[in-house]
Amino acid sequence: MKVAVVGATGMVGEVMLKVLEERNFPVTELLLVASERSVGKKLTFKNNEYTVIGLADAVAAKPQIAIFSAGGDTSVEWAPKFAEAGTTVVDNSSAWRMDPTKKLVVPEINASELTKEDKIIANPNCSTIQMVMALAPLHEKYKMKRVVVSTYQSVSGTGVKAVKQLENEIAGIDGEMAYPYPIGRNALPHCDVFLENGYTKEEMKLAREPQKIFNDRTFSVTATAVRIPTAGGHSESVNVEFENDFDVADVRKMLHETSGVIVQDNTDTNTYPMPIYAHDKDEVFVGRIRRDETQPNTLNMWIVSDNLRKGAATNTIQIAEYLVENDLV
Ligand code: A2P
Ligand code: 11C
Repeated sequence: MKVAVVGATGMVGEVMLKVLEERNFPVTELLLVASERSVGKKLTFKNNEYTVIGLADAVAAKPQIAIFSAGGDTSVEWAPKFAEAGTTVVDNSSAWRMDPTKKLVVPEINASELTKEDKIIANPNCSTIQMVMALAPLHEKYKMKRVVVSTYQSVSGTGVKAVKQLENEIAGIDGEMAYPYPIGRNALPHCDVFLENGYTKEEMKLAREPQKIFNDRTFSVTATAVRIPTAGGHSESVNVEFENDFDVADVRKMLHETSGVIVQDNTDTNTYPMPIYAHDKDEVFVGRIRRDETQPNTLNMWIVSDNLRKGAATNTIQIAEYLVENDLV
């Protein structure tokens, strides 16, 4: 496969290169693409040095697949140009996610919707991906009615500037601020921008994207998204009400048998998921699985995953793998 990585110099781009290498994605030719600022810069993939090129040169090279993580504006402008040139784009930005003509894919859940005609495919938001990975088997069996999620999100979701802000605060250095307040020793109920309805954009992604991924509007999701001073992954407290009753042991067993999900749930040994251990892993970790004793058919659980891996790079590359394996590019 001739593959382009658009946004190769960025935080997610760097993880994409790592994941492509680790999973031995069948790359025969690699184009590393970034903004004009980075053209000529050298990056390494599988011990070989590559020179960063610009977007126009990458389109002209007609790669079979382009994986994008260069922000929404770059995707809006350039994904259609790649698609016109015959390239299949898998886009990690929010640009196309809610476009009814584009698929929003978590491979373990809905990759079978993909066809050769899908030239721009959207990767969901990181906090959505880890939540739906744990909800999918439970929704299939018990049918979700309503989900209440509160997130505890890593600074890496905001980007390099935020990671630096936290590092500077820890080191006691005055530096550039990514957030309106200090993030060290703090919790900001504010991920992405506020919208007119009083929710943040991140909260509305959590509310809307699952319905599209499950192709089901019979359940609802309400969210509060909070930024905390961690770097390894996002955590989520999820309360889910089902139409049908469940057995907690069955829930645990089902999640244990779900590909891509690891159950870490033993209160006797203080075993539960934490971002410090989810960091750099591809799986979604689930624990604190327990019945909500305040109303029928309702479950509480705690979900943690590395937002740059399954939440971004890994999911994007799994989509690309599905396309290759099923002869869709
Ligand atoms: P560059 O490093 O040249 O700015 P991050 O999410 O870590 O900020 O990374 C964003 C990625 O998207 C980087 O690789 C960045 O390249 C790339 N990028 C940002 N703006 C553009 C653009 N207008 N055209 C192409 N790539 C872009
Ligand atoms: C965060 N979820 O942690 C965001 C980052 O829509 O892909 C990713 C934003 C997106 O702030």
